[in-house]
Amino acid sequence: MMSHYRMTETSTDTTSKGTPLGRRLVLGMVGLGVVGIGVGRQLSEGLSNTVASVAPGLASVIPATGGFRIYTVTNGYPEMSKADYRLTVTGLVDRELTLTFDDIAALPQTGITADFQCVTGWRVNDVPWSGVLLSDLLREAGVKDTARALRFLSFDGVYTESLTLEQAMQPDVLVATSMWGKPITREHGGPVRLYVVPMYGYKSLKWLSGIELGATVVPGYWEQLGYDVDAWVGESNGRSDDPIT
Ligand SMILES: Nc1nc2c(c(=O)[nH]1)N[C@H]1C(S)=C(S)[C@@H](COP(=O)(O)O)O[C@H]1N2
Ligand SMILES: [Mo]
Repeated sequence: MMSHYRMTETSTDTTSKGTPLGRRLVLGMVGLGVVGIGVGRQLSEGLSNTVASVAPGLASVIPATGGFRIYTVTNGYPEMSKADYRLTVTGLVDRELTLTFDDIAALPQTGITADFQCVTGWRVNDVPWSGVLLSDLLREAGVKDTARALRFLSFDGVYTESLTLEQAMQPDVLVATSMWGKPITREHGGPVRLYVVPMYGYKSLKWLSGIELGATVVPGYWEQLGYDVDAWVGESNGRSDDPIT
């Protein structure tokens, strides 16, 4: 059943766009780059083997995404200027909020450096992010006693995600505005995306536009297609990756 909905089949990545190279070769080269920084064992078996034999030395043609693959479930990447950006916090809160980018920038800022791990196997080590802790944002809105879960909406109009309130309050869940010391790029989900440190990358919703507080968890986009709602790295989706500390 899951095989109809594999992330690799329905997502796109920039490395396979606008290039005369075959997808297999391109994926192979991405794999090589990852092997080069010593986490080759995180890749799915067949892939890393294919790679080494296909394209040694061609890694320089890969766009500079630092080991990330760029995912979207829509036709391209939505665009939103900082000036037009709004984040709403609604539902079971004391004060519904509509925040501008500057409002978010004016809240206490937190930096987190941690790995980013996709459930399809790739991992990028030690990525520095900064922004506002989701818990700090929720304190601004005031969470009602009846709230148990959060639903996240993207201005791509399609992708959604979820967390329990308990997960959302942990000090490693960031409403991120910068990555690698720079504003988050459009491709990576800018101007504002989520970064959920201890969970697989699909929890880290890009192009964040709304946070709804509710009484129950509503499974997100990939979760409705069979991926685990509690997406702990190394303890979900049948995977055994090293946890992210
Ligand atoms: N809006 C949106 N957010 C998303 C996705 C997506 O397709 N659309 N893909 C998720 C998955 S599966 C991963 S691994 C990460 C990838 O982040 P990146 O595209 O910045 O590399 O984004 C997550 N957030
Ligand atoms: Mo992913």
